[in-house]
Formats: sequence, structure tokens, C-alpha cells
Amino acid sequence: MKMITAIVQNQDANALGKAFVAAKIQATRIASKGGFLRAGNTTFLIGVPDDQVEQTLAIISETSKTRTQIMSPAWYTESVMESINTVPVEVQVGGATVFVQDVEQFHHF
Ligand code: 2BA
Repeated sequence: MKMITAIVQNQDANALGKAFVAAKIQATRIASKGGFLRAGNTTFLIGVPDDQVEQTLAIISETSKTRTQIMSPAWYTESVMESINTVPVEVQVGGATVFVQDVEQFHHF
């Protein structure tokens, strides 16, 4: 069994959740926030048998889009003084950031 952790943009989260339900893949959705942009994103925890990993990754890949966001460096520095002369920069986000880990034990009591 594997644990797939997928961080996706909020705009893609509903479609991805629906796709998991349609494919009978069980997932848990957690509201999260990126450390860099500090914008909301959604983290899915998906426990799947080994033979469902590829299907799960394909669904995530098909559903998650790459987008460009404008980021003010002031958000990053949190400095009011620095924010005066900073120019917003474009940052490319996504599609999805995905980790696949081995599951040592799975219990469902
Ligand atoms: P954020 O940390 O808010 O990052 C948003 C986007 O900003 C990233 O998109 C990347 O393009 C850019 N970025 C992040 N850190 C940067 C830095 N130090 N310098 C320049 N640009 C930077 P993605 O790579 O698609 O990441 C989307 C979200 O996925 C991240 O939101 C974070 O929540 C998560 N993530 C990405 N890599 C991760 C990792 N290694 N571990 C845990 N979470 C990760």
C-alpha cells in the first residue's frame, strides 16, 4: 500500500475530489497553505493499493492545471518598508506537488 500526498490549487480541488469519488478512490481533503505564497491550497491524503498508484497519479495529473500568480515580494519579507519599492513578480504554480510513500501498516478500526 502507498500513501499519496497531493498538494493542488484550490481551483482544481473540487474536480479532483469528484474524480476520486467516480474512480472509487478514497481520499481525505485538508485545507492547507503554501509556505512561499501563503495562499490557500488543498492537500489530499490518498491511501491506495500498489496497483492503483498509476491510476491515481493519472487522475491528479489530468485534473491539476499550471497557473501563473502574481506575487508581491512584500508577502515574503513581511516588511512594510521593503514593500514600498518592490515590484510584483509572476510565479508559476502547479499543476500538483505529489509525494508517494510506502505505508508500513494500515488499520481501520
Ligand atoms: P507555495 O509554497 O506557496 O509555492 C507556490 C509556488 O511558488 C511554487 O509552485 C513555486 O513555483 C514557487 N516557489 C515556491 N518556493 C519558492 C522559492 N523559495 N523561490 C522561488 N519560487 C518559489 P509549486 O512548486 O507548484 O508548489 C505549489 C505548492 O505545493 C506550494 O505552495 C507548497 O504548498 C507545495 N509544495 C511544493 N513543493 C513542496 C515541498 N517540497 N514540500 C512540501 N510542499 C511543497
